Amino acid sequence: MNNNNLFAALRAAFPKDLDAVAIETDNDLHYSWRDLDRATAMIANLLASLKLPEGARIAVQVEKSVEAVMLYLATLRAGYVFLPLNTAYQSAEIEYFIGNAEPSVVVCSSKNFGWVSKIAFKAGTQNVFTLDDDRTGSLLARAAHCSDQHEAAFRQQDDLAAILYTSGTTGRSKGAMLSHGNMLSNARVLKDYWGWKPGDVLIHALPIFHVHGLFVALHGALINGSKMIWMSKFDPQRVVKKLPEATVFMGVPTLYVRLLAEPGLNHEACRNMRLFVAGSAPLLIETFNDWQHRTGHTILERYGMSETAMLTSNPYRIEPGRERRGGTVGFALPGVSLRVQDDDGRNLPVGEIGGIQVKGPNIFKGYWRMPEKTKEEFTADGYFKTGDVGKIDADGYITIVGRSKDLIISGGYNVYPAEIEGYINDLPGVAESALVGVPHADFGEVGVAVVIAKPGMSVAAEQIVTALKSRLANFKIPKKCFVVTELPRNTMGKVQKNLLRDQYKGLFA
Ligand code: MLC
Ligand code: AMP
Repeated sequence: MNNNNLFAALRAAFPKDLDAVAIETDNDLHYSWRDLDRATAMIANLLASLKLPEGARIAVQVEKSVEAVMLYLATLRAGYVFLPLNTAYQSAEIEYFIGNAEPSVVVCSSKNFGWVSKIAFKAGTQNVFTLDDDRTGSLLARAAHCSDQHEAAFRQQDDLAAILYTSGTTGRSKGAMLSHGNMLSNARVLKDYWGWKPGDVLIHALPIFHVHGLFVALHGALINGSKMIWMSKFDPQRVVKKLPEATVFMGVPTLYVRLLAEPGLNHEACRNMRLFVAGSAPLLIETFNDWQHRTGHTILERYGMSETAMLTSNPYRIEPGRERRGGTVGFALPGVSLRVQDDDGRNLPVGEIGGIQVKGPNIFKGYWRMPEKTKEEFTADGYFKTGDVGKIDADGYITIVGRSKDLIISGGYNVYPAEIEGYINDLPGVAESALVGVPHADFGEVGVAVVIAKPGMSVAAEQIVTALKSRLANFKIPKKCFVVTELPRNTMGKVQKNLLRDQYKGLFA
């Protein structure tokens, strides 16, 4: 039987010359393919030496670094389940994820060791290591004593490889369980669909705790044996400087907006580029057009989710009638079956708007320890309900027109109003609140909180924001807060968020 371990497939794609540069960093370090192979073997051996149970979760909240990638690959290699956590998450958020996932190993930055280890040990985690972005920490110190030879653990396609937490529209975050087969099938499809070829060089400027940076970008380069120009943080000036050395770039729309503000972005800077990919949030048609004008390149927009990896893409190979169409997310990827249904479960004809549903080898295995929730999100015939609302036109192009889930996507990060409202409502003096997304020139969309005080009490908008900052990841903090006397309601008493969105839409546009 074949070993379907994702790491084994990525390793098999390493170039013959293992001494060639695999990753070049901002501080001019050069990691070879051999370095990746040896270091992932050492960390995998360290994990194996811990005698963890089958399916053990390795939860990781560390700054972006090549060593963090090595830890991810080593987790796959050793056959455990990787659980990446946004570095912006605060203690209450981390406490929930660790309590829910019950990881056997937690890896954090040394500056957070005190509070993270306390949470982890309380939740029963046996092993807490540190890993910093300057190649230090107890994880590497321990791994340094391990062998640099390791045979990738045998894994079946359906065995879990990662859990990505994605917030729920009601209640707490859900862990989307992705298997080796989910991710490998998607990586292979994208390699072909986006025409990856020898000599490609990727600029990697995204965070590595979400699908876009961790899977689409990283797997894309690795499965093509391609070098990465690694940026620990997105810096538009640096990206423009490095463009002539690269052929592929991937980003959320905010990255494109910020790059367009760089005077050095022009045809010349992009002379060796082959492909610009955008996704994770809607790309404005103005950004799409401005990019074409400034660089001569047409951004390829694609659409995906934590639960599904990539689902659709505009075409890479442009043919008559099959161009990259701005405002659309292209076609369902090979192997993905996509349909649009109404609320009664009827398939809708061309041009009609409804819920987007998908099926394919990339669709996740369900939500961690939430069988009921998982069941609700699938149709009887096995399609996953994305919660996105869209349509398919006569040429087959898919357009996302909205979301049935109450979700704000800000700079490519998801903010779930129900979660933020819950925190606001718990603050002293608050009777009720509503968080709505409004257009923002840089982040695409940002949250605005509208709050009413309890009778006879007063609350200050600034205090609400300050209180939230100590509890929530920074990107979830409302960019503006208003205290009002009443919220608009329909006849059923439900807050009419559309009216609030309309009222505040000009704040940051
Ligand atoms: C930072 N801030 C944000 C924010 N990022 N506010 C709203 N939305 C965001 N996304 C705020 C901080 O709170 C802070 O506010 C201020 O901006 C500066 O913080 P920073 O850390 O210096 O920001 P910066 O480095 O400029 O980050 C912006 C960014 C980053 C766009 C580079 O957000 C980013 O990397 N986004 C990409 C997210 C991503 O990879 N998504 C993929 C999800 S996968 P203050 O007030 O504290 O100063 C997915 C599936 C798919 O969706 O299809 O791909
Ligand atoms: P996440 O839960 O972070 O994986 O976010 C997934 C969501 O991002 C999807 O359900 C969509 O709502 C949104 N999304 C991803 N790509 C696009 C895109 N190209 N255009 C519009 N929305 C997108």
